[in-house]
Amino acid sequence: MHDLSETIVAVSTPPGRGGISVIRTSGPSAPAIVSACLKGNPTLGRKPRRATLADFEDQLGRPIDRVLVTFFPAPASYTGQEVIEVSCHGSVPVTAAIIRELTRRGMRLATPGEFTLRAFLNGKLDLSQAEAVRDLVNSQTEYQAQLARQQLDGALSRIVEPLRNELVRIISHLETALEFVEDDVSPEDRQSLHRALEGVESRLGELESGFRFGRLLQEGAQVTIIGRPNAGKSSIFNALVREERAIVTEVPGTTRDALREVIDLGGIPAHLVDTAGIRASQDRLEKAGIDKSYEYLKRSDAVCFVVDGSEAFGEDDWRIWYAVRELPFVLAVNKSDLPRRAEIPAEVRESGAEIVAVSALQGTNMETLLERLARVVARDRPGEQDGVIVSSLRQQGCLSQAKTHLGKGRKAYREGLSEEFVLYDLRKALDAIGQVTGATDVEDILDAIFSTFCVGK
Ligand SMILES: Nc1nc2c(ncn2[C@@H]2O[C@H](COP(=O)(O)OP(=O)(O)OP(=O)(O)O)[C@@H](O)[C@H]2O)c(=O)[nH]1
Ligand SMILES: [Mg+2]
Repeated sequence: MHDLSETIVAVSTPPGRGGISVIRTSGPSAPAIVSACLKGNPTLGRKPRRATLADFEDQLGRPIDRVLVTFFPAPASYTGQEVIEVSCHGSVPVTAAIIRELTRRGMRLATPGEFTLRAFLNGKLDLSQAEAVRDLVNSQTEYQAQLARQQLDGALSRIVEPLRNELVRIISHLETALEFVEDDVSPEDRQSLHRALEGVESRLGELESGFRFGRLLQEGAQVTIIGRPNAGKSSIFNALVREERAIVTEVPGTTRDALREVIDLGGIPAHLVDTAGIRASQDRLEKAGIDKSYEYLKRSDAVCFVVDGSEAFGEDDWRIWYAVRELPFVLAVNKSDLPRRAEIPAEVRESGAEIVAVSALQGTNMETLLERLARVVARDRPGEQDGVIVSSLRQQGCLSQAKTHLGKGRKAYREGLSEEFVLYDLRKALDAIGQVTGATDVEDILDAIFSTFCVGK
């Protein structure tokens, strides 16, 4: 069990130089210890939630830094405990000296996520909200941040809680039937209970199916640029990453090693990969590069298939087409500034693929290409109706377990098995749903979650 009586401390801002650093402390002795370090030992309780200017001193009374101290009394604080934030100058030796002084007087260094863990233990946040704090801190795109904020606001909890309540209602109904045998469930009741179970199950399924997209959002997508030599892959890559990152020459077979850069693709962090042009080659080095291109292709969430619009759609293009046609891809017909020679074959045109004419050289239509790629990557984006996207593997695991147990219970119920059997599965389902928000016993999963936080949060 976590010991809430210890007072913890950590630097909450990133390490290194900066205008200011914030040192956060939480626990019953926070006010006394911090006050003891300040010149004149001011009573901090007098001005809650207001910044007070003070001199932070070491044990011999020598000044370490002039700081701003803010006291958040329990229970109206982030952790629900006495919290004090000390803002000092953002210097490594200054923060180190302050931390040393506070730990010398009895505070303990916080472990990753320990402040948020305390907030959870004090009922300030539920588990899905605690995970949202971590996701917000880790977010790389504005869209990720926006979704994390919604989850922090309780969006997922608001969807999951009614499902849980519904299941509790069904379970207690069946329990009553079990206890009072003469109160047998009427056929109408049976039907409506069965329907209610189906409803919960399908809602769980919807939430779970948004997970593929949620995972992409969290971990990023891989988008591979593929095409024959000289089609202009590296030129397109450079235009999309807005940097002369890859070497571009008129020599076919320029790119050998695959290059990767991260871009923001409609809010999803995407690893864009430039690859070696694919053609039949005898060159050992070039062949190794081509093998790599195929490797990347296999692992792609979306593909940008580049053809040279100023040349005929040839044998190499066909070869690549057979490799990508089953994958989600966008066809970029490059060099639109030159006279068009490539007749895109009917088979390709009619495959339903998105086709965009671009000129990497002149930067024509690059925004459209970006937008089409974003659309392909986000094809599984769940409807916006509830705006909730399950993005953590843990949450998805809970939902999927709940759904499995629920399915079993429903089947047993439909087959007319005794309530005891049905209840066994339903209680398991309830337990699994509860773990999304931490409404059930969760002690064992806490460490797993909070260890993925950064220190100071
Ligand atoms: N006119 C014109 N030339 C282009 C365009 N895009 C690329 N090129 C030229 O085409 C040649 C090949 O471009 P790259 O970007 O190196 O082509 P690649 O597909 O990466 O080629 P490999 O790495 O050899 O597979 C270079 O001379 C580019 O300047 C375009 O939109 N219009
Ligand atoms: Mg290249």
